[in-house]
Amino acid sequence: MALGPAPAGLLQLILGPVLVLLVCGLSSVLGQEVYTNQWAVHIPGGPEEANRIASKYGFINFGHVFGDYYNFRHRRVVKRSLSEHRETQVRLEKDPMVSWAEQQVVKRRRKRDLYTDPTDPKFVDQWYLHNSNRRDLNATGAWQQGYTGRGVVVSILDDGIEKNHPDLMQNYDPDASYDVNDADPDPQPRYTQLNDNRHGTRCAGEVAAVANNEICGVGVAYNAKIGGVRMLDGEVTDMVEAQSLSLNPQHIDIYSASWGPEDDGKTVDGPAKMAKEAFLHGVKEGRGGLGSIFVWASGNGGREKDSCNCDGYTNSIYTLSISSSTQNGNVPWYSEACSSTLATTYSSGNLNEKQIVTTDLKSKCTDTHTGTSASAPLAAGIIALALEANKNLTWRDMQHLVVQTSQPAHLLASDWRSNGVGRKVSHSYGYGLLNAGAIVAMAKTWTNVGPQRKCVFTVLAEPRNIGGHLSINKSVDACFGSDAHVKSLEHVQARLTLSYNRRGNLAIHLISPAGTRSTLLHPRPHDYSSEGFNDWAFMTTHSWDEDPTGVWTLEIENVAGASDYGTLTQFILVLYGTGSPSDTTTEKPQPGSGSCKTLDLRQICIECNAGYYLHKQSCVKRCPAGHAVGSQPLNYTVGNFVEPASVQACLPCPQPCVTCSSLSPDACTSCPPHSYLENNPGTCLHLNQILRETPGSFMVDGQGERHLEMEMGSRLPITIAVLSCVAIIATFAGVFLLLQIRSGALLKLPSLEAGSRLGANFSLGGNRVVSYRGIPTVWGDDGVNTDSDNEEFDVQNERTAFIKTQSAL
Ligand SMILES: *[C@@H]1O[C@H](CO)[C@@H](O)[C@H](O)[C@H]1NC(C)=O
Ligand SMILES: *[C@@H]1O[C@H](CO)[C@@H](O)[C@H](O)[C@H]1NC(C)=O
Ligand SMILES: *[C@@H]1O[C@H](CO)[C@@H](O)[C@H](O)[C@H]1NC(C)=O
Ligand SMILES: *[C@@H]1O[C@H](CO)[C@@H](O)[C@H](O)[C@H]1NC(C)=O
Ligand SMILES: [Ca+2]
Ligand SMILES: [Ca+2]
Ligand SMILES: [Ca+2]
Ligand SMILES: [Ca+2]
Repeated sequence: MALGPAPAGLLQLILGPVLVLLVCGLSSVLGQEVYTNQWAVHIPGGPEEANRIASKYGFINFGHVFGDYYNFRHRRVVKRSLSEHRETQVRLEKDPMVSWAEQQVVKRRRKRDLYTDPTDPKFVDQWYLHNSNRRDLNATGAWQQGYTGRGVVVSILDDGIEKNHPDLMQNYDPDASYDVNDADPDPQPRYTQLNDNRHGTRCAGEVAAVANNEICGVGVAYNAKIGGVRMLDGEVTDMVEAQSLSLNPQHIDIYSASWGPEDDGKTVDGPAKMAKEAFLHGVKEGRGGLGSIFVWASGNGGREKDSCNCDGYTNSIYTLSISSSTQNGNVPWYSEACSSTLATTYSSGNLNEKQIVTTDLKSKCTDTHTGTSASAPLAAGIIALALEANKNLTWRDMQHLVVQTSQPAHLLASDWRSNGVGRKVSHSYGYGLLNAGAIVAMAKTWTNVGPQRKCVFTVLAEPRNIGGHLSINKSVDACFGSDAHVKSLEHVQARLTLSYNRRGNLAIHLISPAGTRSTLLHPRPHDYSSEGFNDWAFMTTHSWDEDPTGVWTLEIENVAGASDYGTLTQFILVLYGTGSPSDTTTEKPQPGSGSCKTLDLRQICIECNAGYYLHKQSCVKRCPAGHAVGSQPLNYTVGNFVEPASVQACLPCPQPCVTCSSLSPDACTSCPPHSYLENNPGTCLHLNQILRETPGSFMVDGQGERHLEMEMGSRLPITIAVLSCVAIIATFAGVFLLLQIRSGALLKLPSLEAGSRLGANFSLGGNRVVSYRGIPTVWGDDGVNTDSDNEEFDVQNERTAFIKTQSAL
């Protein structure tokens, strides 16, 4: 056969490595020594003598180690062998010039951080942790860097935890556990025929099932401490929630919750007074002031077309909201879409897609954990890994890390869009799949973001009819010039109060100055309520890291019949963020990236391609806030040839504009504090002027609100001073009025009224007075809104664990 020799060669080629592997593999399995072809030999006679002995016994002298020790390699002894070469050894030892010789064995040295896959029997089925096709959460990426959750404490707020489960016991932490339902320290689930209370135990295993114990699989953070709060197996009240959310906040780092209001597609509900305070207290005081981390499942109401933005827990800025993807990268049927979701982990999907492997009630192991409630604990585990990598991360740092390291990967959705800083974001997935390896790597070197800033604008001066479509835009300076100035966004809220005959017919969008369009609410067919929204803080994460300066647009749209009606009575825009832009957002000039047309000799961009504008030696598609497109002389240092030429560049807005639409002096779109924008675009006039000329134009109230809400600390004394002045003036006016009435001089009343109105405006009391002038009834409503801030949902507080729908999953 012509093929004869080839297979023989091939065989050798294949067998060689196989044999070596076999030898190494076997040896490590059997714990047997592996002998090399190297000898250490002690020859006191010097190098010449060593060379002589080497050649005498068939060695090559590989040089001198130290002192009189030499490294010999034998020509014929195989490199790695399971048996020692006794004969050569004996001959060497017998030579009188050799005082000592030893055949070297391979010592098994493990690099400290050397990682080996867990050996647990179900580990191979944990496709979402590690997968050769890379459709996984890259857990091995984090484990390989040595992070397994050690020293981090996670608590599952659910229906209890089987603390003596053999795959949890070793990591169980009684200090991270409590039974709120029965008011005792033991969170053991209540056992029923139908195993109703298995949910918490299943979630716990996803985080911290023990590794390498030959039981079930492993948790993402398999060395983390895990506890459970039993709180869903009984009446859930505001107090039960608050107690659970504020358990041992100096000990517990991460709380994972997979519950919320009814997922029926018609509920609008959120945390009540105490739970709200628990969140706030947690992020402010928890973890020694770094802030408790609340990981939240976005909901299972997909089939009912529910919106997670109508769930005040997941819609909260204090919760890190997690959605699900199926194994194949599809949006699961139970998934809810909304703009407050931050990122995604895997969970169940169709029947042909795999589900989640975890610990189960009665010491069992399951591979059928499902739904959005399987996603949140996986995220909690990954966050535990990041926290181990850097214990100094704040609750907001963690959200930044999630935004920066999550990846759209292969996740399928029709609404992936690039936001203003070029990140892909979707209402079904947020910023995409969590990547444990990437978040840990970034966490290690992360420097804390600056303190949270909050800039507030009251946009509406008077109620607006919604009808079929209402669009409101507002140019903002993001509190420029004050210490509330937000340069780089985190969360954005649109706090709306509106009435509508059928709430479910509304779609609400918020468009940022960078053009990012967030769906605050999509139509919900089951929501026939006529209650509207009462100061509901719709939240979006989609403008993260954008510069908020510029025009924001709110669009309210009726998707059904023309006979619907309603009124928008409040639109407050709340911008949260930092005072310094996150460094990843600056676009550096990259030669060949396509946006730069000409680089000078120092590789600095001096001219951009069409559609881009030169800004600080890089090319941008949009000029940053405070700049507008203009032409600038070409700074030609490339050669000697100089032709007068100019390039399109971003130039600073003319004084006193803060932002502008062009470089013309009357194209301001926002103005510095204490001045007022006349027309949009227009010129900036000093505030005093406008109080006289056009009292109460709606910009005044925006500015007023801003000053009031800004940074209370620094403004408080001024506010108190002004208020005291007003109070004194009012007292005088009152006494004056009384005297006037007594003396029967009622004729003076109209002018007095005008005077007090001016006084109120001057007090920067903001919208109340201005609104009062617009529509009298709003004044009362407004007061109620502000006061009821914490109590708007005091009504019913029955919580549905997502497990209730679980039986259907
Ligand atoms: C932790 O962060 C704070 C700022 O939030 C910083 O001042 C401090 O140096 C950091 N500590 C460590 C150990 O990194
Ligand atoms: C997984 O994490 C490692 C470690 O950070 C990283 O090098 C690798 O690129 C990550 N894999 C993917 C697919 O992102
Ligand atoms: C603001 O709204 C008006 C109509 O309400 C519209 O004509 C205008 O284009 C909007 N401006 C921006 C910048 O969106
Ligand atoms: C032009 O380039 C020189 C150095 O080459 C630099 O110092 C100068 O600031 C540049 N001028 C402008 C307008 O960019
Ligand atoms: Ca108990
Ligand atoms: Ca295990
Ligand atoms: Ca929901
Ligand atoms: Ca949230």
